[in-house]
Amino acid sequence: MRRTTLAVLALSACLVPAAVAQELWRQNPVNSFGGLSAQDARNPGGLGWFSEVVDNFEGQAGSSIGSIEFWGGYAQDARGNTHGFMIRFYDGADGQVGTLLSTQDVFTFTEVEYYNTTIPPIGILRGYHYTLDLASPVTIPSTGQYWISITAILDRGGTATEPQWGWVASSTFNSPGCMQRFFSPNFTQQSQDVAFVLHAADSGPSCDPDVNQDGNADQDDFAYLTNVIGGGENPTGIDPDFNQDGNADQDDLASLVDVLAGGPCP
Ligand SMILES: [Ca+2]
Ligand SMILES: [Ca+2]
Ligand SMILES: [Ca+2]
Repeated sequence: MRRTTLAVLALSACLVPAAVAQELWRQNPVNSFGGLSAQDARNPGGLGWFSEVVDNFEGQAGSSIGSIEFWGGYAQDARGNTHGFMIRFYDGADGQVGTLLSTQDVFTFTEVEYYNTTIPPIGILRGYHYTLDLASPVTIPSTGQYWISITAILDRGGTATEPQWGWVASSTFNSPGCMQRFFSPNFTQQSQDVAFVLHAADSGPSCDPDVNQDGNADQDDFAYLTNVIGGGENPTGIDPDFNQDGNADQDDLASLVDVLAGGPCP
């Protein structure tokens, strides 16, 4: 037990976040019904991949992106029939769009209205919040700048009557601005960013090391669980069997220490 206690004390200078659904990057949206066009029209006789938008983020070596959120819309009152999204990651040395690291087409996604506004000649214009899981998580090879590209797979041109899809702007700005190519192979720098969230890939079961429920995962939680396992009060009502092996004992304290130190949940 002595070694365990020392390990926890060593943590006191750096509070670690709870080991649950880790968010790797966030750029929140403005309230809008559309944005920069990013669309691949694969219908026969259609326009093809005529527009793309990329925006940068700071990637951490070894982190793995498993799911994303983003915001967009159609700038008309009827929802478009989007088939899916092409999600790409590029490396980003020198502020330029570099080598393609990953491209995947994802056809399972959620599209939920988060905003609308009425513009009388057009109708009700709606913005949508999207979520999707990547088919294969993307691992960041080294710490540095990367670009994410999100393109709606949506018919356009030929006999299609579908609208354009646009990626909603971000309410924050992380330099450099996003870039767009539109009927051109060349990206053009924009003076805004676009809205997206990167989530880490699931790394096994989840758990909440904040057993005393004070918002921090730290040595106070170790003290709390120690007391509960010793027969003390349990005002937060947590299950003291932290490692879920059927017994509440010192193995649970060891398991909690591992998680507080950034290890995986038991
Ligand atoms: Ca940016
Ligand atoms: Ca706590
Ligand atoms: Ca246990």
